[in-house]
Formats: sequence, C-alpha cells, structure tokens
Amino acid sequence: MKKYITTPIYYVNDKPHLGSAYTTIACDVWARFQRFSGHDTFFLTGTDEHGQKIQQAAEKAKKNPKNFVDDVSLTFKNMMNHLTITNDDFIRTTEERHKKAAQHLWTKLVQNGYIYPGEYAGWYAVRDEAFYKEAELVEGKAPTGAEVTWVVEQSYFFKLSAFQDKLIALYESNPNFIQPQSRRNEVFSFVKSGLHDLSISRSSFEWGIPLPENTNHGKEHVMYVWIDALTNYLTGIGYPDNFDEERFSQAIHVVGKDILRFHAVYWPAFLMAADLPLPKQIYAHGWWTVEGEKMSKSLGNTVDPITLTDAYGIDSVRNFVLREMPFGQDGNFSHASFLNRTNAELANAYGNLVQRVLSFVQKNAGAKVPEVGNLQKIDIDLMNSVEKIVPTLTHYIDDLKFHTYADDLWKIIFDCNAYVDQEKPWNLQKTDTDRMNTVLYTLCEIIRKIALMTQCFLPVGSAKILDYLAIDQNKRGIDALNTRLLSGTNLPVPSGIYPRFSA
Ligand code: ME8
Repeated sequence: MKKYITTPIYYVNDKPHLGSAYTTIACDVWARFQRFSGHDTFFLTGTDEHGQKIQQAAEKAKKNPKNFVDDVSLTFKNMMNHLTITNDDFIRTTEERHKKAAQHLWTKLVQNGYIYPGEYAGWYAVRDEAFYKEAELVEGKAPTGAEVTWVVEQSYFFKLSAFQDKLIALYESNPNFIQPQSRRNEVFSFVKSGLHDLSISRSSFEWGIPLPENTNHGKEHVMYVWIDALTNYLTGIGYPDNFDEERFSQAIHVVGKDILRFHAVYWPAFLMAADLPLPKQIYAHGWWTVEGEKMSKSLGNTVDPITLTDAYGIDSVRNFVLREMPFGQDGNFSHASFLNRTNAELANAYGNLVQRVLSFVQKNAGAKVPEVGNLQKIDIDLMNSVEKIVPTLTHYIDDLKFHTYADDLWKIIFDCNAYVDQEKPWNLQKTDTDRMNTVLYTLCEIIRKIALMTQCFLPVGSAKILDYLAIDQNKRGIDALNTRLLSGTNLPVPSGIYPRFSA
C-alpha cells in the first residue's frame, strides 16, 4: 500500500528552530521506517511563503517579498539537508505548480457552488493568519496571545457551515481521523458548537495567489493563505494533472497542536466540497518549551537545530526529541536533560554495548564474525527478542508512538549489556573459547538486528554499526531480520559510535 506523510509547510518569516525540526524529524523517522519495511513511501515538507505575515516580514527586512522568501526558504532546505532528512520533495507555495493547483481547487469549489462574495468585518491575527470571533478573544487578544486587528474588506466566503454534519459524521465514523484522542474531542466540540462560513480571500494586500481568472472573481483579491497553504498536500503529489488519489487517501498530516483546527476542520471541508478524497489522519503533536519558558524570538531562547546537531550530532537530537515525551504531549527542552539523555542512552547504553563487543572481537576473536558453537537457550532467546517484537514495533510507528518504539528497543539493549556482564567473554577467553565465540556471535547478531531497527531513529550511528559488522547496503531492510550473520566474515576496526559529553 502506498504511504504518504507530510509536515506542515513552515512560514518563512523566520529561520527554522527546534519546533520545525521536531515535526520534520518525527515524519522522517516514520518515512525511513516505512521504506525500511519495503513500502512505497512519499514524504513531503516545504515552506509556506504567502500572506500578510510574510509580506510584513519582507517589509521589515527591506526586501521585496520574492527575494525575501527565496532566502528564508533556503534556510529550511538547508536544515533538511543538514539533519539528513529524507523528504522526497520540498514544496514552496510560490512555485508555479502550486499556484496552478491552488487555482484549480478554487475553481472546483466555485463550480460546486461553495464560494460566494461578501464582506468580512471581524478580528484578524496576522501572527496566526487567522480570523477570530469576538467571543474567542481573551483580554483583547487572540486565544494564542497574538495581537488582533479589526478588519473590514471585500472577501469571498467558503460555505463551511454546510459541512458541520458531514464533519461530525466523519469524526464519528472514523475515530482515528484525528489523533491523539484528547485533541479529537476538542475538535469535535468546536464543530458541534456551530460552524460559520469562512472568509477565504483577502483584498487589502497583494502577496498571495491571485484568484483564477476563469471564475470572474475580483483581480484585487488574493487567496487567504490557509487555503493556499493546505493545498500544498495535493500539489506535492501531482494535483491536478497527475494527482495520485490513492496515495492521498493514505496521507498522514503531522501538525503541531496550534494548527489542528485548520487541518481537521477546514481542510476536510475543502476536500469534500471539491469531491476529493480525504487524508487518512491528522496527528497533532505537542509543544516544546525551552528551559521551562515558551520558545520565542523576543525572549531570545529559540534553539537552533543546526547549532545543536553540529555540537552533539544528529542522532542525539533525534533521540532526545522523540524520547523526552510521548508524541502528542508537551515537553521541555533543557540543556541538562539533553546531555543526560544523550550520555545515558547513546553513549553509556547503546554505544558502549557496541564498542565493548566489537573491540573485543577485533582484539580477541580474530577480527571476524566469530564461529558459532552450541547455542544455549539464553542465546537464542536474546537473538529472537528483536524479531519477536517487530510486528509490535511496526504498529508503534504506524501509530506514531515513537517513544514506545524506542523504549522496547532500549530494553533489549539493556538486556544485552546484562548478558555481557553475565557471560563474561573476557573470562571465557581463558577457560572456554568455543563458548566465548558463541557468546560473541550472539552479541554481534543481536547488535545487527538492533541496528537494523534503529536506522530510522538513529541513522548515523546505526549506519556505522552496520558498517562495522560488514553488512551490505542491500541487506539493511526488514527482510534482513530473517537472516543470520555469516561466521568468518572479516570485520573492520571499529571506533566509537557515540561520544560522552561533559556538562
Ligand atoms: O503554522 N513546539 O507554520 P509555522 C513544537 N505555515 N512544534 C513547533 C513549535 C514548538 N514550540 N513551534 C513550531 C504554520 N512548531 C503554517 C502551516 S500547513 C498547511 C501551514 C512546529 O512555521 C509545529 O509543527 O508557524 C507547528 O505546527 C509548525 O511548526 C508551525 O510552523
């Protein structure tokens, strides 16, 4: 079955930070795992480049908007490369293919009778690019804390109110459409409380996709940035001319909880109105604070993922963000907990296991995959432990339970370290080299299996480990779990996998 995962497309008003890296890393783990499992997978990310917020940021930078978005979009592309993100495409909403897709969707909504002209008079928050009702304001601000201004402008409206029952039916018939469950309940009550038609064009500024000419809609209007932005998920897979409907119906849109409403309410309504298939799931993850505070440019506490990976490595950052809290919940980034986790899990547990076993083999077992003698139950159980949990691990990834996925693998890493301590190959070297070889073989074999499974999570260290075990590039997929290491294979000299860092 075709697989499809998307990140939100990031606003180019500012450079990437830990938040944008987080969503991207989570989708990358998912995509890598699906490819590892042999699935035809497409992973889309990109940048959201239109709207008032971007126009204002360009003005502030004293650049014309096109030059401005070109520069900032590049910083996101660079982040993806820097973090070795395996996205299959990087979409920019200023691209011609996207303009065509957004205009096509608009035309379809007009043809189906869901767009009508009117005047919008209400509150608007540029920071959120969102309209708010009077009743939603908290102390004169948007519920997100963003400043709002009163806007009166000519606008086209989308008949969102016509979709209230259909959306409720969707959430009821497909309980997994919005995840996690707590977020689903929030959206459910929002929709049940009544939906108003949505203003979907703006006429007080120009930086956006013009409305299509064939609909005779005003030339002075540009599309509301959210209808433009959401369409990226279609553009990325060929809409309108080569649209892969089958893939779209498998789409998992991973988003921060801040933008769930746009994805779980407006997006399915647009799609239904245009007779298009719906995505499979909208997954809203939690929010990071930094050292206990909201991450913000004005507080000067944004965490730069590039600086962090340069200092501590890609795997450390991936491991921290996905292990620190279950996906879906909020979490806090603190430098101390980042270092603790990196040292405890990567250096002391995983890295140390691999290092102690492979160096021992290198020095005391002829630098080859050891010969295997009579396997005892303890050896076989350990070797089978990864294979046995593969179906469960697969479900964990499918359900974006990255935290639990890693927990289960970590348990096996701890079991392996305990096995080394119990079997003591350094003693066996003096008393029973056959048993020593069997123990070392068992360890190499289980390390290979663990490394196969950690590739999606910890791509850099896992590739090194598989190289040290002389595993061919084409024997690193899920099927390789059903094979065994070949005794006698020459092994290269290993070096450290994960360094320890001091505070
Ligand atoms: O909302 N913690 O773009 P955006 C966790 N362009 N995740 C965070 C975060 C934090 N502190 N800060 C940001 C937009 N994120 C729109 C999306 S999609 C059609 C259009 C992540 O640049 C999180 O995924 O504001 C959030 O949803 C996304 O960045 C918002 O990025």
